[in-house]
Amino acid sequence: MRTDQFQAPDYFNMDDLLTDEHKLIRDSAREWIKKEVSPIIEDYYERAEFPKQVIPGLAAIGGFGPYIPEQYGGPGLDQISYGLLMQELERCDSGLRSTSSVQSSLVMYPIYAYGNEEQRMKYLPKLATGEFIGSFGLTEPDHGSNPGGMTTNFKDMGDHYLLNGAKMWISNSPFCDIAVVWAKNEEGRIHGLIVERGMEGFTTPETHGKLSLRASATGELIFDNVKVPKENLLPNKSGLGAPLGCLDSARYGIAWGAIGAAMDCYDSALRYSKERIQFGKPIASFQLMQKKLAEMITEITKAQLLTFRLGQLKNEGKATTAQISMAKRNNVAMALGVAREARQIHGAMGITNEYSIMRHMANLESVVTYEGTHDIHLLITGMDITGIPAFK
Ligand code: TGC
Ligand code: FAD
Repeated sequence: MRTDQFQAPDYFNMDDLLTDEHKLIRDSAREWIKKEVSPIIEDYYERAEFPKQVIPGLAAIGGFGPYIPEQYGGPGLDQISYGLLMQELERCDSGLRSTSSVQSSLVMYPIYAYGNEEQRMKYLPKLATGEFIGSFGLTEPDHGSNPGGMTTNFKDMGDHYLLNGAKMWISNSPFCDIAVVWAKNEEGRIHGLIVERGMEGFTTPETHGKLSLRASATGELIFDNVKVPKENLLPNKSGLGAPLGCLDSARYGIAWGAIGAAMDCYDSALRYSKERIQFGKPIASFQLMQKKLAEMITEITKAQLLTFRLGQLKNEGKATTAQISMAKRNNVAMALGVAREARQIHGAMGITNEYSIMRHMANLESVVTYEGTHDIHLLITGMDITGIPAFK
């Protein structure tokens, strides 16, 4: 079994900006990952299976709803702690971070922010402990970047709603206990509904053949005349802004997470380059290797600074959608670039599962697409600075 030798790069003394609580949360997560997840992750990745046995540990480190208040079972942490947790999880595997992101930002957040008190008390404590696993249904087969075009719909039948339609590419769907589903009412207004496993007509087939994010389960959510109780409609927000508001929180987590993946690739490349001898010297002694490593740490450091500032803004309730988009886009592209360079530094060894590089690189191909593609985020920045939307 491979030992996880990860040592976090901190070129600009970012640790000095963290509180003791931040460091405790991050270090506990790092220790748990090294002990419990790193030894099994490659195996689960190859099997294309989510390691469900990590769910209680993930809950214990605060990985489910980090910023959800304690009265609803969450740890009530700040946004920097949430970010640091995402960084540590994705340092191990993007699929691990995905499971946490979906549960926290896409299931617990809408129930907390748009739900009523009964819904909060019914679902949040069980989601915080991992007793319930949730999924988030926005994307449809014909509506990915353009979720406003969705066709999933519900009708008011008097004592219940009747839900029909299908969602695709849904993380955690194959084993979720509940799904927060976005659907249009008879007037075409988008609402969130909580659909529970076991409701007649609700199925969740798994999507196979993924060559990326293999340690995360992905599937469909199919609704064939599903009777949804009226009390399962999220009452406090409707319209496309409701699901997009959840995405702000998840995209923020991804901005931190991508740094974790990049840190792991850089750390591995630095160690390998000092140990690997060619032409009688460590390859780290060649200028071309130093250029790669120096550029990698520069890009990681820039992303760390951008993201820490975003965390401060988020804590103050001032982070905008466009700022979050910029960080998500920049950091995922940065991590992909770092992973590709790290792969080259490892030579042929870099294509094997002896190292985490190829796994990170393949995972990041999903991360650059989900939660808004690289180009959609560019257009969000473009719209913000010009005032002109260029999506349509
Ligand atoms: P547009 O007309 O711009 O906006 C419609 C309404 O929404 C408001 N709004 C937001 N509100 C809150 N937060 C945000 N981030 C918001 N962005 C927009 C907006 O103000 C407007 O409100 P109102 O009151 O005027 O009606 O909408 P559009 O149809 O032109 O689309 C804009 C666009 C393309 C940016 C948006 O559709 C978009 O972001 N598309 C990308 C879709 C996406 O990111 N899907 C992600 C699915 S979930 C997922 O991938 C999970 S992966 C999980 C994992 O495993 O980690
Ligand atoms: P499309 O929207 O068809 O885009 C295809 C290409 O066209 C992209 O390059 C895009 O940038 C480009 N494009 C589209 N519109 C424009 C435009 N206006 N201008 C310029 N270029 C444009 N969704 C959920 O709801 N819940 C989940 O839990 C979830 N988990 C996921 C897990 C994985 C592993 C993956 C891969 C996806 C997941 N998704 C989930 C779906 C994800 O959000 C969508 O894949 C993403 O939003 C892009 O949609 P699409 O794949 O349909 O691509």
